[in-house]
Amino acid sequence: MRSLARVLPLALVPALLTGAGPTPSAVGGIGVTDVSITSAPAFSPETVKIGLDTSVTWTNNDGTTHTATSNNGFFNTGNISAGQEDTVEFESAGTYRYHCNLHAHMTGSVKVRMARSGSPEGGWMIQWASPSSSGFTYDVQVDKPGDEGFVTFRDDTSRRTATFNPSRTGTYRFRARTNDGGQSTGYSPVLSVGIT
Ligand SMILES: [Cu+2]
Repeated sequence: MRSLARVLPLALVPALLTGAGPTPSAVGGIGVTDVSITSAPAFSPETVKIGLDTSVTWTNNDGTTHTATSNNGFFNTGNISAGQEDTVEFESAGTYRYHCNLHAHMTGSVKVRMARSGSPEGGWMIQWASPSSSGFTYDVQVDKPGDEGFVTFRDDTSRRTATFNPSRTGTYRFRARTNDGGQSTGYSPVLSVGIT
């Protein structure tokens, strides 16, 4: 039973190492993004956009137990009791939709961006998974300047990066998703790379 008659103590515990799946792992990342589980109950914000190697901490500010559970097996916090939290690190690009195992109407998504390094002059490296991500494959798509829509750039690859120095100038748009044993995340937010 949820009780809103009194203010719940914020007895936050350190992130539990047991709650996370393999791709996202519950070890500290470059940054942490917070999602509050509210008394609605709902995930707030419902959608978060983060970079590679960023963690998401779900804090249960409601009076009853909830979970943050991937819709297709990529992570599961397990039960988060009132006033507690759990953290999952995301190491590869994609859109990770999730729900609460105890309240199916509670849904959210974590959108993990691709990364790039380099320069228009020196060439680019694009990245869809961090070096610590292993055991997964990735689909990467590109939308080339003058073309209409995304086509395959890398199909079911286990590589995490690619150099990208095409001769044709313009803006190239990339997106990627993570695959695990027949399951896939949704595609990531779009990464734009300008070739001059
Ligand atoms: Cu719930």
